[in-house]
Amino acid sequence: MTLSSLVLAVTFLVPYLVIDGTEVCSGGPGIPGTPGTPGLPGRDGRDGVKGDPGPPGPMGPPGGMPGLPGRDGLTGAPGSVGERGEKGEKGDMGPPGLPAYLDEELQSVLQDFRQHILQSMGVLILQGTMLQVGEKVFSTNGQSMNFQKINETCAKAGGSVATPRNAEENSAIMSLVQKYNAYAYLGLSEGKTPGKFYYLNGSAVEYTNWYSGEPAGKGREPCVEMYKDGTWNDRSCLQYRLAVCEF
Ligand code: MAN
Ligand code: CA
Repeated sequence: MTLSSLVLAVTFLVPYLVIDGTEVCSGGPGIPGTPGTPGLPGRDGRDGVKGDPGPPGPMGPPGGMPGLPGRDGLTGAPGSVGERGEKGEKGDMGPPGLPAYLDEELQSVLQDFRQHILQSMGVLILQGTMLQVGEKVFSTNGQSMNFQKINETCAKAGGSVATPRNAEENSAIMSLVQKYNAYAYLGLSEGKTPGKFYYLNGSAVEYTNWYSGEPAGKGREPCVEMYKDGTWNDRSCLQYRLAVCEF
């Protein structure tokens, strides 16, 4: 290559810079330098939102103070039924109803009752185990027993020991004594005074039908028996006598 061609080539390919009046030959861009050292830490950020509570801590050492009492437990099962209370006051009057005589259903029920009662009474009267005297009815089971047993037997049946209050009632009891061929005890008892007799409710006798000379037990015969003729004799209460009750 000639000098002229080299000048030419440099003229066109290589620019030149003028720094401080001196011609300097400038090159291509250099390789980037190594990164600088990290800058200073930035300022603190703003506070974050409050976090969740942490897990419970471990149990403390023994010997600490007892804790506060716990909450009440669940409600227990109901107790047993209490005793019956006292009877309450009488309630108000109910609504007005039909008069009984206009109540056809009630009248029919009453007719049925009446029919059945009359049928049953008819059977007992026919059998001779029941005798009607006025409002009173006498009846026997045909058995003989001591006075106390008769008393209990009559009470159990809802009645009491037969007690004649007049001649008609006395005759009715007498007919049972004759039919069963057994003396009967009557509902009478001697009081503290010998020879003085009382009804079982405590009131003094009003009607009597003593056998001649009776009562003669002088306090040793506190019960009264009826003979077959209907007369009375004071007698020990421990004999076996016909059980006749009244209702
Ligand atoms: C006789 C009479 C009665 C008496 C009885 C007792 O019948 O004296 O008065 O009650 O004996 O067994
Ligand atoms: Ca006697």
